[in-house]
Amino acid sequence: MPKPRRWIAHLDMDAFYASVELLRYPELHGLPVVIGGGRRHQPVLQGDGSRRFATLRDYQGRGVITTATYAARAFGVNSAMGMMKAALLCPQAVLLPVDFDEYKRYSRLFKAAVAEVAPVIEDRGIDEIYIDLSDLPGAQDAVAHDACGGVRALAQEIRNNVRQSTGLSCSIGVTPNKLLSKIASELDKPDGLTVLTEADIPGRIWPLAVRRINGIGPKAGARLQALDISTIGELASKPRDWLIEQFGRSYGRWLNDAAHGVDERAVVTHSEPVSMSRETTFERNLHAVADRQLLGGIFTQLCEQVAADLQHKGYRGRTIGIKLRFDDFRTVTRDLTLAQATADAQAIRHAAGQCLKRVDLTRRLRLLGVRAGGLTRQRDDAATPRPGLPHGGQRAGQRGASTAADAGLFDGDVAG
Ligand code: DCP
Ligand code: MG
Repeated sequence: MPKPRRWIAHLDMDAFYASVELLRYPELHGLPVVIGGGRRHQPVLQGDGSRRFATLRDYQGRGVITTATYAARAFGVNSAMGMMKAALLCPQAVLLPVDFDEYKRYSRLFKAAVAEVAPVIEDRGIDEIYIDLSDLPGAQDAVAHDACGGVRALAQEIRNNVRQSTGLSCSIGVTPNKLLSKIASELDKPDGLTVLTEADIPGRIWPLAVRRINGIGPKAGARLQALDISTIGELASKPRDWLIEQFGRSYGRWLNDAAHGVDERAVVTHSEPVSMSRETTFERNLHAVADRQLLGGIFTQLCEQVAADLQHKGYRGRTIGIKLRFDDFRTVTRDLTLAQATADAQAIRHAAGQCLKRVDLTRRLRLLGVRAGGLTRQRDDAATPRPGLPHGGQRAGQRGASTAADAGLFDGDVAG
């Protein structure tokens, strides 16, 4: 049996945040709308049942636009543009506040809809994924005169399923690899489907600007421009050795491959962690009162480790929990859901302390654990990162931990 041909899809939701908002406010359909700013821009329900929306014209401040509807983009308004600047281009644009929780909910929904059709998915953030279609039934088939008919039909089915379960449109590129698919998904946006093979590279890829390649950023783009290379085709025409001379061995090789549409990277499926936790079993059973200082220090360390793990992996947790095991091997857990997800050691420590207050600590403890659940990616939060904690501190359970911050922690926790 010959190896099946690789078919990789890249799916990107269209004007994602704005499209989710339009599901709530269908009267805005077709109008220029931008998403950005805080709660104060929330629409106001009026006496006659209609809503009054904020517009860019009235915006004062330094906020930036997260995204804009295609109607707003027609005025030159774009992601990351300052709202005051955008107001000059399109003062009548409706301004809506950002609601990440809602976008995350739709993110999960569209990914689940894709997974029903094609389960081999690489998560690339809130509104994009790669999907390996190669092994799906029909993917390798021709349909009538269309040699790619089978895979095209699968991509169409994915789009239909996303629309059916979310009401949202997406754009998909299907090609032999991730690099080309990422480019292809943008070629017919919004609501587009573009299928390309290697044979299409000269006609469809080479005329595009080098910056369309994911991995050629502003710096490399400027250097290429200075070398008189603007399009991917111009890049492809340069000898590999010359590119290596200019850009070094690794990046030079990669530029050469990319320009020729060569990319062997696999679709990496990994499930997102649901929680991160640290726990420790003590060398001897400890008592909340008699070993208060020691326990307090260990408790703080566990919180610091969970915070460091979250920060290191780029997550925040919204539900902070503790786990205790007593000398009779009984295990209890308590948790607390915060208003806002956090990766901050002190905030975790505070929440975990609250949880601890809800446990009867009469018996001696064998084990103590701290957990952060309800994880979200930091990027998805779009919140400012917290200052990092030093990594690799003392191991939990080690003796002689600092206790200064913990005085009073176990106070009043002993029942009876
Ligand atoms: N986003 C953001 N800040 C940016 C760019 C994007 O917060 N500078 C958010 C808002 C977008 C979402 O991420 O809705 C997805 O980003 P995309 O680049 O895919 O942009 P859109 O989905 O909005 O539009 P497109 O139709 O071009 O994909
Ligand atoms: Mg998008």
